[in-house]
Amino acid sequence: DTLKALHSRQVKFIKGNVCDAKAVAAAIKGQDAVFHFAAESHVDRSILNSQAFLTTNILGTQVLLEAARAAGTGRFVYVSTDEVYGSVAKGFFTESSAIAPNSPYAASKASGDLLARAYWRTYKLPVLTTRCCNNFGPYQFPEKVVPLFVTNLIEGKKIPLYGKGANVREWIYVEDHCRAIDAVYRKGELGEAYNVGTDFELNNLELAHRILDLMGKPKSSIEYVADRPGHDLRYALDSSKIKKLGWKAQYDFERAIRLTIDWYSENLRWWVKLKKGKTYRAYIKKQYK
Ligand code: TDX
Repeated sequence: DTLKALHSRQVKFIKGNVCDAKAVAAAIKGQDAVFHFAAESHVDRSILNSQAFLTTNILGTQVLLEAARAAGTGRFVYVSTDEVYGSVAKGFFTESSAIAPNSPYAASKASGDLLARAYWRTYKLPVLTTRCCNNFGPYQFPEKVVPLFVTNLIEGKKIPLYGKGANVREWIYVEDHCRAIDAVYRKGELGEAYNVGTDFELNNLELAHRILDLMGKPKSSIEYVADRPGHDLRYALDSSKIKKLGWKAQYDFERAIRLTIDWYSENLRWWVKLKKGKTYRAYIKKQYK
């Protein structure tokens, strides 16, 4: 459903498992480049059960790197995350900050990140890595905080805020992230990692208030729930390196969050059936019990 809008001669969709070496080798054959986004991506799910995270994010990355090496494809972009650095109370992470992940999810992404680096150093596979801050925008699965809050409010439900809502995240609109990946692919230096950030930070309570205000909902829609174990206090990136490639974010938060709320309001068909699905409901029940 997510790819439907793109189903055209520009996109060929192959359904397969990233850990299936044969399927991956067949998909990669004859391609110019690899953009590796394939991952289990939700921190809370990794806390409930980390197995799939280690399999997909670590072994899946090794399978892709190996397939790219065997096929001799061109540039390989590993889409990593700011979470590989862990949490920072003050200041900003640079690309040479220590890798110190705190959740099973972040540890699995950091492992993939380090494997990608190793394939550059050992085999000269032309790897580039991006480490982006928190994304939001259309088609984001309604487990992440922005689509969860927006869709809950459309459904007339409360929004679950962890702890006191004091944790801080740096926010980027998905299209700006896509353009950053394109810039790194075209102009990045092989073997290098690039932070992708906007310098726009909000704590989760402020984020909730912004969304409530724009959707005309009262503050009483917030339900304070148990905090996430090992909850990283703050992610914040120094993105000066990617700016030297000529990239900078084009969407300000206000415009981007309005676009996002509008998208979820106009595309109920995409997310209502996801939220009604058995596996989604089972996850929500476990997570917010
Ligand atoms: O119900 C919620 N209530 C809440 O208060 C959820 C789902 C989240 N939160 C808080 C936790 C975080 O401080 O909101 C913040 C954002 O949470 P998520 O949307 O789960 O994102 P985060 O944990 O910051 O990780 C995201 O950014 C880095 C992505 O999920 C990762 O894939 C990415 O690597």
